[in-house]
Amino acid sequence: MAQVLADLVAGLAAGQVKVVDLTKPLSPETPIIPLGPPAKQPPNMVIETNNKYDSRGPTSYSNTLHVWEHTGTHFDAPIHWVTGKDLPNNACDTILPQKFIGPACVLDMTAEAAKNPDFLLMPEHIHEWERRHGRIPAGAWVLIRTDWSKREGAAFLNVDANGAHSPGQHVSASRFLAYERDVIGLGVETVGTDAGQAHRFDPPLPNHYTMHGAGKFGLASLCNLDQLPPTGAVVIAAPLKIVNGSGSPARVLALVAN
Ligand code: 23J
Ligand code: MN
Repeated sequence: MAQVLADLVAGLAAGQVKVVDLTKPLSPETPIIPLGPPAKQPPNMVIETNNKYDSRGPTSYSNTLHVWEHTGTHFDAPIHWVTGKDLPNNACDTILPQKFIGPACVLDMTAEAAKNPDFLLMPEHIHEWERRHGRIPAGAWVLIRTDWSKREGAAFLNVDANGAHSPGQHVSASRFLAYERDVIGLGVETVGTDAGQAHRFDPPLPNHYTMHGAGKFGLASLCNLDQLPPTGAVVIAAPLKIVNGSGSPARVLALVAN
């Protein structure tokens, strides 16, 4: 059984297994989701240089990070939402580590999101994907490709007088994935795992409400989903082990067979 790991290492060395980085750069320029009242708007990330080969420490360089847990490419734990607050193993430090690695099902909603920035994933889109690629297995990451990560500047948050306009999931799709498919979580290319207009939905932020209430995870601000096959990739997404943490910036990787 040690053979599977030997095969993996050999595959990586030979280029038969490719590592795709699903992570965006993390910096003070990283956009923060506009929360709107009554929620307190979180600050941009601050990178404070502690010392840089100078009088503060001549032989080394290091920074102090000031960062909101939900900044940039990040992991949402069930404790993030009120519906998941009393679940067991619901925080960054208590989630079982085996849950940080799982197979990916990639749903390509690029055309739909290009036509309509307020596009919502419906159960019908999932059924159509399953007719072509097979049933989404329990424990899978479902990644929604929209190419939203290719938007630059203000077009990423896409805010107008009515708020943000970016794609997400209808509550029925979130319920289907959580309860009919028992996925490990849902990942997206947008700033958060709900649609830009989802504060107006019933319940508000229905994907957060549903997924985290069911003990499922979220991944936001992913990129390079266009480099993944519909099935067969393996996602590695581990948050920092923040005690009682609601989420964390993460380096999210995918392994893809060449
Ligand atoms: C905090 C409060 C509300 C929301 C969020 C964070 C996110 O979308 C997130 O990044 O999890 S809606
Ligand atoms: Mn989050």
